[in-house]
Amino acid sequence: MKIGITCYPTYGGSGVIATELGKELALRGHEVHFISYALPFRLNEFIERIYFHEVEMTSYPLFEFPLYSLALASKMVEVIKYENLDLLHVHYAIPHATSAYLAKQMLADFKDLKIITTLHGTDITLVGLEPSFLPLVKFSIEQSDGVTAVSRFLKENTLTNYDTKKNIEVIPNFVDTELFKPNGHSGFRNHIAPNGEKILVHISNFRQVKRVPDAIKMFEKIVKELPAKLVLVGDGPDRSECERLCRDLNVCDNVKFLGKQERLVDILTSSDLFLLPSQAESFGLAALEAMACGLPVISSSVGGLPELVKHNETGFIAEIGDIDRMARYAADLLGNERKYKIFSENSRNRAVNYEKSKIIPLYENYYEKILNS
Ligand code: GMT
Repeated sequence: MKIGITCYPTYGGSGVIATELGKELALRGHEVHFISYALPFRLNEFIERIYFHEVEMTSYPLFEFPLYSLALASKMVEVIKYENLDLLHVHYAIPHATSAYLAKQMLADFKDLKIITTLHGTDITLVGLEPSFLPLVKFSIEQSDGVTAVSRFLKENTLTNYDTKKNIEVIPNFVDTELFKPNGHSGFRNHIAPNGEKILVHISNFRQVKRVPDAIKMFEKIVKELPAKLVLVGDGPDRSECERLCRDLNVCDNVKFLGKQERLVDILTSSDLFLLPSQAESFGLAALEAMACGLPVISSSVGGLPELVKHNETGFIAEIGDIDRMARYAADLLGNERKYKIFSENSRNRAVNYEKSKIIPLYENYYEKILNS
């Protein structure tokens, strides 16, 4: 197949999934054309049958706001027409599904281009619900030829909140379990925890929805129980507040802010426990990658997280903001070697269910189904 993929190219789960999907599809013989404003960050090597088309933006004094959605639609039309794409798969509904709809209409005389939209999270649960976007998101979902969601939670949430009867296929996120795998402890562990402290890790884009301060407050309680270090990976609007909180709680010596990192696998394989106390999380890809490396997860019980993190098997879940409970779970688990080992193995085994070779064919079959519909 000749497949167009549009996604956000920067750090973020939807971009990661879109890029890894494209790479796998290319390895399986499909031709994949990425259309976005920048090269997706995990697409930093040459791969046969993958092409990148950059959406160029011009500024004009009259346009107070950049017209990206329109420029994207124009680029989609160009690529679909001249590369003769079979289908366009857009990740994150806003504005990608709307631009795709526009492109489809513009090409109506040329071909019946099939559009598939994958819903990822805040496009549905947060931004999409804003009154200025809701009618547009609902329309764009309903006009897509196929719609997938990354968890059962997200599917149900979409059907309810957008009052739609659209058929939505659940295709969960996936992980490369050959790359993300337990790997002994690298030099990173010795560097961060030279005295054998336990390492807790959180990875996110430091937005409010991730509740990173909760991870720090949790850590402050845990470190009173056992020697530990907290590694915070990523960057975003809440980082300064988090750094201030560390100073206020007097935990700076034990908390390391690493900023944005590419080799997550090295950090994960050197760590002991993954923290994800989010306010909303439709799937929790970062948790899946951690589990694949054998890390149990302590998370909130929101969104799609209970579908991934099995309470009392691969980690623990608790109500949003219940820092005391999460800290207790973490300290108990880290303090019990036998139990920790079982949880670590359970995590790895559960992650293997989401191995990319099991999930990519679900997308291929779905593409076939939509193309033949
Ligand atoms: O909203 C974000 O955190 C970013 C967003 C994205 O689209 O990049 O993440 C969402 O999609 C990921 C990949 O499907 C999921 O693993 C995340 O759970 C989801 N984030 C939220 O629902 C908050």
